[in-house]
Amino acid sequence: MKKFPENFLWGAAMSAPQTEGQSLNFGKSATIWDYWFQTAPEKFHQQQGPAITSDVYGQYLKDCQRMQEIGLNSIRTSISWARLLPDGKTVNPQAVAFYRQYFTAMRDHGVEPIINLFHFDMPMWLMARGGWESREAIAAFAFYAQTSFELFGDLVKKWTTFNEPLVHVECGYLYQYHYPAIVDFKRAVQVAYHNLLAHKAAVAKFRNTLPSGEIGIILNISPTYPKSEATADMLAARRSDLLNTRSFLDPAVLGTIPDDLVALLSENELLPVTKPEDQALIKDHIVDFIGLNYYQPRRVQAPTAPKTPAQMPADFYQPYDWPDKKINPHRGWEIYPKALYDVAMMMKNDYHNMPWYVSENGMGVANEEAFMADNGEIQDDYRIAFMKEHLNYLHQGIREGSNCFGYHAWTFVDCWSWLNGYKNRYGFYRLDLATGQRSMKKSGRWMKQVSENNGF
Ligand code: BGP
Repeated sequence: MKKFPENFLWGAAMSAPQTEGQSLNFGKSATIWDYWFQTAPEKFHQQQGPAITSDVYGQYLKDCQRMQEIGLNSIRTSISWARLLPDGKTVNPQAVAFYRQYFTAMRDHGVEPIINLFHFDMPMWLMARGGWESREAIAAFAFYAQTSFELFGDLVKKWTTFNEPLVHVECGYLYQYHYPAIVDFKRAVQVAYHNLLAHKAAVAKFRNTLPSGEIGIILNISPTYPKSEATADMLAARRSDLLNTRSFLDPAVLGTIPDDLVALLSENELLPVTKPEDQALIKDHIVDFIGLNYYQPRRVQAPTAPKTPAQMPADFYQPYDWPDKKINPHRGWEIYPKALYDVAMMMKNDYHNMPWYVSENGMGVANEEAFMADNGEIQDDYRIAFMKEHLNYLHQGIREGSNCFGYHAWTFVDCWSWLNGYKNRYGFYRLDLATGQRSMKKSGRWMKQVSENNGF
């Protein structure tokens, strides 16, 4: 039996925009997702927009029982900024009542809430003023963070500021998967920089408001592996690592931005506009813990025709198609569990063994009905195998001293996924889209055993 450390968090991750539903009701204002769906529904898989979710708003009480039923002792979800502060200033009392009841119900069922503030859901009123490109967004976010800490700080001890800031930066400003779907590397860097300052400003508010709580940030981690040890491939890997990993991890944990990242941006005329006072903000306000979402590694090689100045990240490094790779055919993502061991060692060796947890890891599968047994249960043995393999490597990392305190699967109940709608399912519970009913999958039963044994 592989045992995990005492009080290990076994849980699942969710987000407000992917699960709540009632996207324009009960006082919530529009986010970029509501707006984008209204204006370009054809972009969304089967035209499934942000209103078609698992309706946690209506089902949260029963859902908290379901969390307990499969042995989860923690859940990460987010608050919807546009629900709590529909115009950015005025608190929506219906949102306060909902979140207080929801977080209380989690606690009543032995589930520790870890609450995140921003999961890709920029309120439309702020987007209309420039979104994260505008410095105004930093103060607006700090106000939202402060309001949340004051309203829910008695129920929530662990907080996070952002989920995967780099994902909404690159999807919104490079690759056109999120609104405003712009392609502009320099603007992307500016947006990332403002996210970093907003994160720091929120941590600063937190220290004054909830000094006994803990705060972190959730980052997507795709460890970079070079094609070869040739200098050009190694340089490409280093650049990928700087842009995709160190850009947020270093300032969050060490209070610094890597010098070679600054040099790289500078050489390519990509440096953001800054103010002198930013330096102190970046240096201070170190997090208490880190959440790392891991799905797939990044394999890179030297770009064939590098451009200077760089117009896109591909001018620094290009994807390399590793011949040995195992793929999840539904999502097209490589499955490489050993990366979790490498990540564990990176946290131990490069980030002075800061406490961290796996804040998302999971396998999205299309048409899961094909795996339904006669009794209606989805036999998702592939998901169990996926999680076991990852947990094996995580366990090895912990045994070698990495300070990992939990594992959260993505996700609890099948949920809505941005442009992919309900194509790929990830949950421990199946969602019947037509009725909203949930039914436990085999992986849910498995998770209960893992959590009860604190290992497997
Ligand atoms: C992460 C996001 C989640 C979730 C997950 C699965 O990047 O934090 O919100 O969506 O990926 O990915 P997808 O839904 O795109 O298959």
